[in-house]
Amino acid sequence: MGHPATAWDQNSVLEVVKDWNGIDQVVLRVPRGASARVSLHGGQVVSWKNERGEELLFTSSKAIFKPSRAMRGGIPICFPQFGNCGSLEQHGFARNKMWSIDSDPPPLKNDDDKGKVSVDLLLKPSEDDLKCWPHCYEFRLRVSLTTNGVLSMISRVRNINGKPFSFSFAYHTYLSVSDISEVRIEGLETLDYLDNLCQRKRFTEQGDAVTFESEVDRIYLGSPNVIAVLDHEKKRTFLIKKKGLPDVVVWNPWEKKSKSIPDLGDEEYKQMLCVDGAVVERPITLKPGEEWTGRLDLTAIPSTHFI
Ligand code: TA6
Repeated sequence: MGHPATAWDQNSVLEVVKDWNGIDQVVLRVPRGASARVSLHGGQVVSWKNERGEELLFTSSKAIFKPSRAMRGGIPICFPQFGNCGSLEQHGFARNKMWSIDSDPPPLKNDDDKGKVSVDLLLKPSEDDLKCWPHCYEFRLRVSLTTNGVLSMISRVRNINGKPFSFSFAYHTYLSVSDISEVRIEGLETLDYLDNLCQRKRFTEQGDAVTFESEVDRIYLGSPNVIAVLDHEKKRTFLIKKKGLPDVVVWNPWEKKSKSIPDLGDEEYKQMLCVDGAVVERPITLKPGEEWTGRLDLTAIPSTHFI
């Protein structure tokens, strides 16, 4: 293996492979069959499969796999800016940068490596990057897969600058669903949200679950740390557990917007749903030496568990 990543037992596999652009991807596999794949381009999880080998993340059939652009699908990292509210490119630059494997990550509090295989990635600004965002930071990302196929992402952003800086953030998670009109999100009811389709005007969720019959682009504020995405047809539930991520972004472009997105098939909105653990409403401000941590754990379970 020869890589500073951790595999708790000899049956877990961690392997570094090249994608067709020659970019390193780290493959994590656990004995029961679940797997995940992380590209060093953008630190983006590009695949997460359950023990039956079924892909749980959506990737567009028209996705562009060219470095400098995040591929449409998987889990791009939005940092240091979510969306287009700021001077930087949409969703910031981290998803378009080359990350490296972190050979000596500082220990992570409350995260033992028992029962999982993990890889640590690192992003630091280049001289060029400092011209567009003049802040010295270290962004460490640990991606882990447990024996039960739970996918965890732990981001640590440290300010190694001389002065404070602020940022917003999201795990832009493209979930693969059977039919968007059969999907519901539980855990966001009664919450306020900012509607990106109405200049971020503030509304309150009236429904007992979020369901889909048209374009949705919302930022739910102050959400609980566990929400559930129920895919009725696939009898599958995605449990999303988060820490340090108060907001949840929910996005489905629906028909009309899909036609305007070049790297998304016209009908593919039916098989995707973005549910992002995020920090948007109140950006994080780090003083010199301070560090922020944002954790997301994704579990895919047969819905029978809930009946
Ligand atoms: O997450 C919601 C959102 O900000 C939408 O407004 C939409 O633009 C989406 O992200 C996709 O952004 P991207 O830059 O990946 O096309």
